[in-house]
Amino acid sequence: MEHGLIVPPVFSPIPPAIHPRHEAINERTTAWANTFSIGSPELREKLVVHDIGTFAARVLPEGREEVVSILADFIIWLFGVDDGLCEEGELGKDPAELVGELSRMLRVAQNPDVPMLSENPLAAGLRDLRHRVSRYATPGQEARWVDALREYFLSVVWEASHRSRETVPGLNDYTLMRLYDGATSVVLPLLEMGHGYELHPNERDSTAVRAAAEMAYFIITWDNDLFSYHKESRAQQYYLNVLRVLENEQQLTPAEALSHAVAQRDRVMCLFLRVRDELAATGSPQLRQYLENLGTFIRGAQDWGISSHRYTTPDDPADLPSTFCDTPTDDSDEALDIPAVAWWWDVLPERETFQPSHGEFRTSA
Ligand code: 3E9
Ligand code: MG
Ligand code: MG
Ligand code: MG
Ligand code: MG
Repeated sequence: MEHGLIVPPVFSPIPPAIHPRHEAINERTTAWANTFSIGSPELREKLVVHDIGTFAARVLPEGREEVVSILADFIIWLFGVDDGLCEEGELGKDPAELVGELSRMLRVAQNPDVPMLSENPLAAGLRDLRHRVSRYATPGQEARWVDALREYFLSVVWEASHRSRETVPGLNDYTLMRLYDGATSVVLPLLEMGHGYELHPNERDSTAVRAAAEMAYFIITWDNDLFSYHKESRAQQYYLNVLRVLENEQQLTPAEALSHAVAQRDRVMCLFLRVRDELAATGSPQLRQYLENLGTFIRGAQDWGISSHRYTTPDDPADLPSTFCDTPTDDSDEALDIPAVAWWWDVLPERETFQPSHGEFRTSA
């Protein structure tokens, strides 16, 4: 595939932050992956130098250290599934087999005592994660975590069906799949656990709060698609990425697809900021903490994404930015032309603008 795409500094109005214990957390995650034999020896050798513990330390910069460690170990586990089972493994080309394996895995997450997948290292790692999650989660948060794993698993099965036929979905389907296959929603229960609170379900599941969370998923995965394009397009295997989707659907060159995708994530970032600020002004202290950590999740993925060897690939360096910028390339408050998510632009009450020439208020979207 095309090489040499230069990714520009992207719009990031969220300040960087990192947990002071990031080095210890990162080292413990390497030890954890070795203890549980996460991934094949070749995959594990790569994963343990990707600074995944540092990523978790950026997502929860002021979180409880034990929970940051759970998050770090969980992310390396997720890469064991996403890289090991799905993108590089045989099951990833066989959705019918993959759905069974992931359903068994889900049973282990729900009830770590079931005598299933007894010889499976990923299942053993998941059992350990589940026991540790239980220590810091309420039963409701445990259930959310399992439900989020299910939506991640469902989306990677969808992805596997495209991989098995080497097809590329259209933008709307890709967006819907990508909201979940980036494993972003599975991180959210840990944001709450990291600060020892439980968001009231009526607040967490309100339309505007759900939309804000989905916007974070979108920004994180679009950014990942920009930063991982080099790694993904040069590997000799099937890959799905928004740049590839746009190239395919709209007959764009990689450079055109890049500026298109940047504009999309900039517009969603502008909306995220507005919705976040509006919700924070009227929400509970718990909601304010949650919104704060949606922001640190976005920013943490960016800081990690431009610096981790996973994406910079030092043996064949990617042209990634070393900084971010303060202004969006597109600040339009029009909804994106993607039906699955266009409703995000309707969650804020209509803004009133004063029209001096008419001497009266007019509402605008
Ligand atoms: C991401 O997509 C795959 C996830 C399973 C990675 C685990 C990451 C998280 C739980 C946090 C979200 C962070 C992101 C999306 C960076 P993809 O494109 O397969 O990731 P890759 O690293 O291979 O580009
Ligand atoms: Mg993937
Ligand atoms: Mg991947
Ligand atoms: Mg508990
Ligand atoms: Mg990627």
